Amino acid sequence: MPQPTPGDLRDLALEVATAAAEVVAARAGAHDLRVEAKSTATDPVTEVDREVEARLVAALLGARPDDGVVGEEGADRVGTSGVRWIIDPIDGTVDFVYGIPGCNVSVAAEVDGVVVAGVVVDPLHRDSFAAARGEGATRNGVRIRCTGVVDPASALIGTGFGYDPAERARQAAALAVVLPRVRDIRRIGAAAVDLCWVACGRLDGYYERNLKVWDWAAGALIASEAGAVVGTVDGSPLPDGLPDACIVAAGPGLYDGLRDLVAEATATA
Ligand code: LIP
Repeated sequence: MPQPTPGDLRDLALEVATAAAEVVAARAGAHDLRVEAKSTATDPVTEVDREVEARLVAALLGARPDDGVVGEEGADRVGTSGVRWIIDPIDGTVDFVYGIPGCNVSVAAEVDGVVVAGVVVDPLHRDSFAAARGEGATRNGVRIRCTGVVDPASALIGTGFGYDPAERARQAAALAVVLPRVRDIRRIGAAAVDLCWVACGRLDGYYERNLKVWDWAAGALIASEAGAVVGTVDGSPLPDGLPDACIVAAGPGLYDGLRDLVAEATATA
């Protein structure tokens, strides 16, 4: 079977994520959601997170039975095709529980360890972001580009905070250093959408520590295909749940300045 193109994988991801996002939109903020706690009392998972993950896995493997899958809610299958799907059924679950726009379905395809396709569907904002490696990025089918801001002092920056109170205290200390030296901060509550907003110019930059691969895989490709630079404060590879690793994403003119500011802020925190 010929290897699928990045475009083929993007189009399949868009089809299955769009269908799954309808379930997310229909249940967002519902009063009868069954909310359980995961890593801490404030780290939620609902029956809808699990239902949507099962739907995504069934649809992806239905179309491509030999692929691998890894998902936030436990999906973990080794494939034989060289393609692995990285899925977050509901990124921004706190936003989902409260019915706040930004909760999204994030699906990425990796071929031989390299992410080549990514889709983020944010139904409450009516946004579908998509990218294939080497083919650029789109929002609702229209090409997008990151901003050209250079100076951190005039940059609008997104960030986020974990579920562990001790980690939140460290993130708050870092924010106290960053905030006076940027235009302003936005906290959307979903890493995949933060990265997509850098891609479409709604943010000039973004940084966050302690993310898992399913939080950033699709959004990082979308941001880089929109011209942004995506990396880590210490230059190490993008993290897969490595503690203290911090993702940074920004336009090429801003990236170094933001990375250095975040490095200084997180070093002392
Ligand atoms: C969320 C991330 C967000 C972060 C939250 C949480 P989840 O992922 O998208 O950026 O600040 O703490 O990790 O848990 O909703 O999939």
